[in-house]
Amino acid sequence: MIRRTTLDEFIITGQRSMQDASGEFSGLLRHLGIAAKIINRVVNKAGLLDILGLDGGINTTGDTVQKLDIYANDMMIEYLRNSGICAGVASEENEDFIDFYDRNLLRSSYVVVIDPLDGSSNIDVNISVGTIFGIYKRLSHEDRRLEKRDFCQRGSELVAAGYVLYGTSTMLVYTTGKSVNGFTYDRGVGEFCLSHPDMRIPERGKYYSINQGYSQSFSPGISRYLDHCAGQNKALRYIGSMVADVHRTLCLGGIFLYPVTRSNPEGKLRILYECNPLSMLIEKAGGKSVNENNERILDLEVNALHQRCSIIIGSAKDVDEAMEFIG
Ligand code: P6P
Repeated sequence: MIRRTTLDEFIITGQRSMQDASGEFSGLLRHLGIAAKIINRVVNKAGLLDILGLDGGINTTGDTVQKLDIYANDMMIEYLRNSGICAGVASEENEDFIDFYDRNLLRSSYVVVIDPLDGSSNIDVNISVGTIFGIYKRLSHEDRRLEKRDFCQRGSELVAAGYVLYGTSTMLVYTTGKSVNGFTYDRGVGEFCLSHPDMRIPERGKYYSINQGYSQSFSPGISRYLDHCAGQNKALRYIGSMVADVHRTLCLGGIFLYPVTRSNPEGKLRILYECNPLSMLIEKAGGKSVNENNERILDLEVNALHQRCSIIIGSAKDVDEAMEFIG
Protein backbone atom coordinates (compact mmCIF):
# COMPACT_ATOMS: atom_id res chain seq x y z
CA MET A 1 0.00 0.00 0.00
CA ILE A 2 1.62 3.23 -1.12
CA ARG A 3 1.65 5.88 1.64
CA ARG A 4 0.57 9.09 -0.08
CA THR A 5 1.24 12.61 1.14
CA THR A 6 -2.00 14.36 2.09
CA LEU A 7 -2.76 17.96 1.10
CA ASP A 8 -2.42 19.09 4.72
CA GLU A 9 1.02 17.46 5.06
CA PHE A 10 2.13 18.97 1.76
CA ILE A 11 0.97 22.46 2.76
CA ILE A 12 2.60 22.31 6.20
CA THR A 13 5.85 21.05 4.68
CA GLY A 14 5.68 23.85 2.13
CA GLN A 15 5.05 26.37 4.90
CA ARG A 16 8.31 25.45 6.58
CA SER A 17 10.19 26.50 3.45
CA MET A 18 8.30 29.81 3.06
CA GLN A 19 9.62 33.11 4.36
CA ASP A 20 6.12 34.09 5.41
CA ALA A 21 5.74 31.13 7.76
CA SER A 22 2.92 32.85 9.61
CA GLY A 23 0.73 29.84 8.95
CA GLU A 24 -1.96 32.25 7.74
CA PHE A 25 -1.34 31.47 4.09
CA SER A 26 -1.16 27.72 4.80
CA GLY A 27 -4.34 27.92 6.83
CA LEU A 28 -6.08 29.65 3.94
CA LEU A 29 -5.02 26.92 1.51
CA ARG A 30 -6.25 24.26 3.94
CA HIS A 31 -9.64 25.95 4.29
CA LEU A 32 -9.99 26.04 0.50
CA GLY A 33 -9.28 22.28 0.55
CA ILE A 34 -12.01 21.71 3.14
CA ALA A 35 -14.53 23.76 1.14
CA ALA A 36 -13.61 21.71 -1.93
CA LYS A 37 -14.37 18.46 -0.08
CA ILE A 38 -17.80 19.75 0.95
CA ILE A 39 -18.67 20.94 -2.56
CA ASN A 40 -17.36 17.64 -3.94
CA ARG A 41 -19.70 15.69 -1.66
CA VAL A 42 -22.73 17.53 -3.02
CA VAL A 43 -21.61 17.68 -6.66
CA ASN A 44 -21.17 13.91 -6.63
CA LYS A 45 -24.70 13.38 -5.34
CA ALA A 46 -26.31 16.25 -7.20
CA GLY A 47 -28.75 14.04 -9.06
CA LEU A 48 -29.97 12.53 -5.81
CA LEU A 49 -30.26 15.71 -3.81
CA ASP A 50 -32.79 17.27 -6.15
CA ILE A 51 -30.78 20.45 -6.31
CA LEU A 52 -30.31 20.15 -10.04
CA GLY A 53 -32.09 22.26 -12.48
CA LEU A 54 -32.13 25.94 -13.11
CA ASP A 55 -32.50 28.17 -10.11
CA GLY A 56 -34.02 30.71 -12.46
CA GLY A 57 -31.72 33.39 -11.16
CA ILE A 58 -29.23 35.30 -13.29
CA ASN A 59 -25.76 35.93 -11.84
CA THR A 60 -23.66 39.06 -12.17
CA THR A 61 -22.34 38.22 -15.57
CA GLY A 62 -25.63 37.15 -17.07
CA ASP A 63 -25.02 33.41 -16.98
CA THR A 64 -28.04 31.33 -16.02
CA VAL A 65 -27.50 30.27 -12.42
CA GLN A 66 -27.88 26.66 -11.36
CA LYS A 67 -28.83 25.79 -7.77
CA LEU A 68 -25.48 24.06 -7.32
CA ASP A 69 -23.76 27.33 -8.26
CA ILE A 70 -25.45 29.00 -5.32
CA TYR A 71 -24.59 26.16 -2.96
CA ALA A 72 -20.93 26.14 -4.01
CA ASN A 73 -20.72 29.91 -3.73
CA ASP A 74 -22.33 30.01 -0.28
CA MET A 75 -20.05 27.19 0.92
CA MET A 76 -16.84 28.80 -0.29
CA ILE A 77 -17.76 32.18 1.18
CA GLU A 78 -18.81 30.75 4.55
CA TYR A 79 -15.68 28.62 4.88
CA LEU A 80 -13.43 31.49 4.01
CA ARG A 81 -15.34 33.89 6.28
CA ASN A 82 -15.27 31.48 9.24
CA SER A 83 -11.59 30.74 8.71
CA GLY A 84 -10.84 34.11 10.30
CA ILE A 85 -7.75 34.27 8.06
CA CYS A 86 -9.26 35.68 4.90
CA ALA A 87 -9.95 39.38 4.54
CA GLY A 88 -12.56 39.00 1.81
CA VAL A 89 -13.74 37.31 -1.40
CA ALA A 90 -14.66 38.33 -4.95
CA SER A 91 -16.85 35.73 -6.66
CA GLU A 92 -18.35 35.25 -10.11
CA GLU A 93 -21.69 34.89 -8.37
CA ASN A 94 -21.56 38.24 -6.56
CA GLU A 95 -21.83 41.72 -8.07
CA ASP A 96 -19.33 43.21 -5.61
CA PHE A 97 -16.61 41.82 -3.37
CA ILE A 98 -17.43 40.68 0.18
CA ASP A 99 -15.46 42.22 3.05
CA PHE A 100 -15.03 39.97 6.13
CA TYR A 101 -13.93 42.93 8.23
CA ASP A 102 -16.11 42.04 11.21
CA ARG A 103 -15.05 38.38 11.14
CA ASN A 104 -11.46 38.84 10.01
CA LEU A 105 -10.18 38.18 13.49
CA LEU A 106 -6.52 37.93 12.59
CA ARG A 107 -6.69 40.96 10.29
CA SER A 108 -5.67 38.69 7.41
CA SER A 109 -3.49 40.10 4.68
CA TYR A 110 -4.99 37.80 1.99
CA VAL A 111 -8.04 38.06 -0.30
CA VAL A 112 -9.48 35.29 -2.47
CA VAL A 113 -11.06 35.41 -5.94
CA ILE A 114 -13.28 32.48 -6.94
CA ASP A 115 -15.39 30.97 -9.64
CA PRO A 116 -17.22 28.61 -7.30
CA LEU A 117 -18.60 26.26 -9.94
CA ASP A 118 -17.23 26.79 -13.42
CA GLY A 119 -18.92 25.01 -16.32
CA SER A 120 -22.16 24.73 -14.37
CA SER A 121 -24.24 24.42 -17.54
CA ASN A 122 -22.85 20.86 -17.65
CA ILE A 123 -24.11 19.90 -14.18
CA ASP A 124 -27.43 18.43 -15.30
CA VAL A 125 -25.76 16.17 -17.84
CA ASN A 126 -23.07 14.85 -15.51
CA ILE A 127 -20.11 16.42 -17.29
CA SER A 128 -17.10 17.65 -15.27
CA VAL A 129 -17.35 21.01 -13.54
CA GLY A 130 -14.79 22.86 -11.45
CA THR A 131 -13.95 25.46 -8.82
CA ILE A 132 -11.26 28.05 -9.64
CA PHE A 133 -9.48 30.15 -6.99
CA GLY A 134 -6.73 32.72 -6.72
CA ILE A 135 -5.11 34.30 -3.65
CA TYR A 136 -3.72 37.87 -3.51
CA LYS A 137 -2.00 39.82 -0.78
CA ARG A 138 -4.28 42.77 -0.01
CA LEU A 139 -2.96 46.23 -0.92
CA SER A 140 -4.98 48.24 1.62
CA HIS A 141 -3.96 48.38 5.29
CA GLU A 142 -5.09 45.34 7.32
CA ASP A 143 -6.88 47.55 9.85
CA ARG A 144 -9.03 49.14 7.19
CA ARG A 145 -11.91 47.90 5.08
CA LEU A 146 -11.12 46.25 1.77
CA GLU A 147 -11.06 48.24 -1.45
CA LYS A 148 -11.65 47.21 -5.07
CA ARG A 149 -7.89 47.58 -5.72
CA ASP A 150 -7.27 44.68 -3.33
CA PHE A 151 -8.96 42.41 -5.90
CA CYS A 152 -8.34 44.19 -9.21
CA GLN A 153 -4.69 43.24 -9.32
CA ARG A 154 -2.69 41.85 -12.26
CA GLY A 155 -2.51 38.06 -12.39
CA SER A 156 1.26 38.38 -11.99
CA GLU A 157 0.56 39.50 -8.37
CA LEU A 158 -1.20 36.24 -7.45
CA VAL A 159 0.52 34.43 -4.57
CA ALA A 160 -1.38 31.20 -5.26
CA ALA A 161 -3.84 29.80 -7.79
CA GLY A 162 -5.64 26.53 -8.26
CA TYR A 163 -8.70 24.62 -9.31
CA VAL A 164 -10.77 21.66 -8.19
CA LEU A 165 -12.01 19.41 -11.00
CA TYR A 166 -15.10 17.37 -10.13
CA GLY A 167 -14.68 14.66 -12.76
CA THR A 168 -14.27 10.90 -12.94
CA SER A 169 -12.11 11.55 -9.92
CA THR A 170 -11.94 14.79 -7.96
CA MET A 171 -8.62 16.58 -8.23
CA LEU A 172 -7.22 19.71 -6.63
CA VAL A 173 -4.36 21.30 -8.62
CA TYR A 174 -2.58 24.38 -7.28
CA THR A 175 0.62 26.38 -7.25
CA THR A 176 2.10 28.87 -4.83
CA GLY A 177 4.47 30.17 -7.46
CA LYS A 178 7.01 27.37 -7.66
CA SER A 179 5.75 23.98 -8.89
CA VAL A 180 2.25 22.84 -9.85
CA ASN A 181 1.00 19.86 -7.83
CA GLY A 182 -2.10 17.70 -8.26
CA PHE A 183 -3.98 15.96 -5.46
CA THR A 184 -6.63 13.28 -5.99
CA TYR A 185 -9.47 12.97 -3.48
CA ASP A 186 -9.46 9.60 -1.66
CA ARG A 187 -13.02 9.13 -0.39
CA GLY A 188 -11.82 6.27 1.79
CA VAL A 189 -9.80 8.56 4.03
CA GLY A 190 -11.53 11.83 3.14
CA GLU A 191 -8.27 13.45 2.09
CA PHE A 192 -6.75 14.95 -1.05
CA CYS A 193 -3.59 12.90 -1.65
CA LEU A 194 -0.57 13.94 -3.74
CA SER A 195 -0.98 12.04 -7.03
CA HIS A 196 0.63 14.37 -9.62
CA PRO A 197 3.78 16.00 -8.14
CA ASP A 198 5.46 18.81 -10.10
CA MET A 199 3.11 18.79 -13.12
CA ARG A 200 4.68 20.00 -16.39
CA ILE A 201 2.72 20.72 -19.58
CA PRO A 202 4.17 19.06 -22.72
CA GLU A 203 5.78 21.71 -24.94
CA ARG A 204 3.40 20.70 -27.75
CA GLY A 205 0.21 18.58 -27.91
CA LYS A 206 -2.16 17.09 -30.45
CA TYR A 207 -5.37 18.57 -29.02
CA TYR A 208 -6.87 21.94 -29.81
CA SER A 209 -9.92 23.11 -27.90
CA ILE A 210 -12.39 25.76 -29.08
CA ASN A 211 -16.14 26.16 -29.56
CA GLN A 212 -16.32 25.78 -33.34
CA GLY A 213 -19.96 26.83 -33.17
CA TYR A 214 -18.77 30.43 -33.25
CA SER A 215 -16.58 29.91 -36.33
CA GLN A 216 -18.64 32.46 -38.31
CA SER A 217 -17.59 35.22 -35.93
CA PHE A 218 -13.91 34.40 -35.34
CA SER A 219 -11.23 36.75 -36.69
CA PRO A 220 -9.57 35.71 -39.99
CA GLY A 221 -6.39 34.88 -38.04
CA ILE A 222 -8.24 32.47 -35.73
CA SER A 223 -9.94 30.88 -38.76
CA ARG A 224 -6.57 30.45 -40.50
CA TYR A 225 -5.15 28.79 -37.39
CA LEU A 226 -8.12 26.40 -37.13
CA ASP A 227 -7.68 25.43 -40.79
CA HIS A 228 -4.01 24.77 -40.01
CA CYS A 229 -4.95 22.55 -37.03
CA ALA A 230 -7.36 20.54 -39.18
CA GLY A 231 -4.61 20.10 -41.75
CA GLN A 232 -2.21 18.87 -39.09
CA ASN A 233 -4.52 16.05 -38.02
CA LYS A 234 -4.79 17.62 -34.59
CA ALA A 235 -7.76 16.36 -32.57
CA LEU A 236 -10.52 18.77 -31.53
CA ARG A 237 -11.70 18.36 -27.95
CA TYR A 238 -14.16 20.80 -26.34
CA ILE A 239 -16.04 20.07 -23.11
CA GLY A 240 -17.48 23.54 -22.51
CA SER A 241 -16.10 23.54 -18.98
CA MET A 242 -12.92 25.63 -18.83
CA VAL A 243 -11.44 23.78 -15.86
CA ALA A 244 -11.85 20.41 -17.63
CA ASP A 245 -10.52 21.71 -20.96
CA VAL A 246 -7.51 23.40 -19.32
CA HIS A 247 -6.81 20.35 -17.09
CA ARG A 248 -6.67 18.09 -20.18
CA THR A 249 -4.39 20.64 -21.83
CA LEU A 250 -2.11 20.70 -18.76
CA CYS A 251 -1.93 16.90 -18.65
CA LEU A 252 -1.68 16.07 -22.38
CA GLY A 253 -0.50 19.33 -23.97
CA GLY A 254 -2.22 21.30 -26.72
CA ILE A 255 -4.12 24.56 -26.73
CA PHE A 256 -7.42 26.03 -25.49
CA LEU A 257 -8.83 29.11 -27.20
CA TYR A 258 -11.76 31.34 -26.34
CA PRO A 259 -11.48 34.23 -28.82
CA VAL A 260 -13.69 37.30 -29.05
CA THR A 261 -17.02 36.63 -30.78
CA ARG A 262 -19.96 38.76 -31.93
CA SER A 263 -21.85 37.93 -28.73
CA ASN A 264 -18.75 38.46 -26.58
CA PRO A 265 -16.67 41.22 -28.26
CA GLU A 266 -14.37 41.42 -25.20
CA GLY A 267 -14.20 37.62 -24.90
CA LYS A 268 -16.46 35.56 -22.61
CA LEU A 269 -14.11 34.38 -19.90
CA ARG A 270 -13.41 36.55 -16.84
CA ILE A 271 -9.87 37.72 -16.15
CA LEU A 272 -10.00 37.85 -12.36
CA TYR A 273 -11.31 34.40 -11.36
CA GLU A 274 -10.99 32.29 -14.52
CA CYS A 275 -8.17 33.39 -16.82
CA ASN A 276 -5.61 34.70 -14.30
CA PRO A 277 -5.58 31.70 -11.90
CA LEU A 278 -5.48 29.18 -14.77
CA SER A 279 -2.82 31.22 -16.59
CA MET A 280 -0.62 31.23 -13.46
CA LEU A 281 -0.93 27.44 -13.24
CA ILE A 282 -0.16 26.85 -16.93
CA GLU A 283 2.82 29.25 -16.89
CA LYS A 284 4.26 27.65 -13.72
CA ALA A 285 3.90 24.27 -15.49
CA GLY A 286 5.91 25.59 -18.45
CA GLY A 287 3.13 26.77 -20.78
CA LYS A 288 1.94 30.16 -22.07
CA SER A 289 -1.25 32.21 -21.87
CA VAL A 290 -2.02 35.27 -23.98
CA ASN A 291 -4.99 37.16 -25.39
CA GLU A 292 -5.71 37.61 -29.12
CA ASN A 293 -3.38 40.62 -29.16
CA ASN A 294 -0.56 38.38 -27.93
CA GLU A 295 -0.54 40.18 -24.56
CA ARG A 296 0.41 38.01 -21.60
CA ILE A 297 -2.81 37.41 -19.62
CA LEU A 298 -1.01 37.80 -16.28
CA ASP A 299 0.13 41.30 -17.30
CA LEU A 300 -3.35 42.57 -18.22
CA GLU A 301 -4.62 45.55 -16.23
CA VAL A 302 -7.71 44.51 -14.23
CA ASN A 303 -10.12 47.43 -13.87
CA ALA A 304 -13.34 45.62 -12.96
CA LEU A 305 -14.19 42.48 -10.98
CA HIS A 306 -16.03 40.85 -13.90
CA GLN A 307 -13.85 42.13 -16.74
CA ARG A 308 -13.55 39.70 -19.65
CA CYS A 309 -10.76 38.86 -22.09
CA SER A 310 -9.97 36.56 -24.98
CA ILE A 311 -7.58 33.75 -24.08
CA ILE A 312 -5.21 31.41 -25.90
CA ILE A 313 -3.60 29.11 -23.33
CA GLY A 314 -1.59 25.89 -23.40
CA SER A 315 1.69 24.36 -24.58
CA ALA A 316 4.28 27.05 -25.32
CA LYS A 317 5.00 25.86 -28.85
CA ASP A 318 1.30 25.55 -29.69
CA VAL A 319 0.53 29.05 -28.38
CA ASP A 320 3.49 30.54 -30.29
CA GLU A 321 2.39 28.75 -33.48
CA ALA A 322 -1.20 29.94 -33.04
CA MET A 323 -0.02 33.55 -32.65
CA GLU A 324 1.91 33.28 -35.92
CA PHE A 325 -1.49 32.85 -37.62
CA ILE A 326 -3.48 35.14 -35.35
CA GLY A 327 -0.79 37.81 -35.40
P1 P6P B 1 -19.43 28.36 -24.53
C1 P6P B 1 -18.74 27.83 -18.63
O1 P6P B 1 -19.99 28.51 -18.67
C2 P6P B 1 -17.68 28.78 -19.15
O2 P6P B 1 -17.64 29.93 -18.36
C3 P6P B 1 -16.34 28.07 -19.20
O3 P6P B 1 -16.19 27.11 -18.20
C4 P6P B 1 -16.33 27.43 -20.58
O4 P6P B 1 -15.02 27.28 -21.11
C5 P6P B 1 -17.14 28.44 -21.41
O5 P6P B 1 -17.99 29.14 -20.50
C6 P6P B 1 -17.99 27.73 -22.44
O6 P6P B 1 -18.62 28.76 -23.21
O7 P6P B 1 -19.79 29.70 -25.15
O8 P6P B 1 -18.50 27.54 -25.40
O9 P6P B 1 -20.63 27.56 -24.06
